[in-house]
Amino acid sequence: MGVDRREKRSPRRARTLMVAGLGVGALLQAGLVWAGPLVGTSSFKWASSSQVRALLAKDNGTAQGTTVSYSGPVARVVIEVPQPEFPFPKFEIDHLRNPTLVLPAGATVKFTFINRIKDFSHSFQVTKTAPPFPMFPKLQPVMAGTELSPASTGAKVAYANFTWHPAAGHYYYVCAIPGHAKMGMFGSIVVQ
Ligand SMILES: [Cu+2]
Repeated sequence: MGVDRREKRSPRRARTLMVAGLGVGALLQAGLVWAGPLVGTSSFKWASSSQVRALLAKDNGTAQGTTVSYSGPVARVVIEVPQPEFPFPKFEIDHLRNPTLVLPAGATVKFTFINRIKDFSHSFQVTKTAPPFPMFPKLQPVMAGTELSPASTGAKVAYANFTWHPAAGHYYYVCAIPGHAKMGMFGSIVVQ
């Protein structure tokens, strides 16, 4: 209920951003219909900017080059969609843009996904489907990630937590919003 109210608060700005970005509230809707139901959606919470800083500090990876590596039984991976998102939206983890994540097989992976963008949604899906991604990617997610995040609004930032117990393999994390993965909003995950 609260989310619905917030999303309705500045429809004109939301529309402007959609048109400026991909051109396409309608495309967005069409893409979600086309892609079919994804594997479940996490429930979103709201954080103040100081709470967001505390969430970001929980990441226990080590960034080096274009890779963030995790070790130990619990990997805490904190992903944000930072501002500005133009010209291309992106994920950021440990201050790296769309890094490759290296995770130990058998670990418990605790993801936190933070969407800092006002009036625009993103998503975080984990899939074995490899790039290149089309405008409307069919991802077949291997875990419950997020579908549409609520857009952040005012001083409050939307975030969600979800957990993964990965088997060894090569995966990708991808934004399922039409056009975003095509523009590069994805990264690799190596579980070994
Ligand atoms: Cu996106």
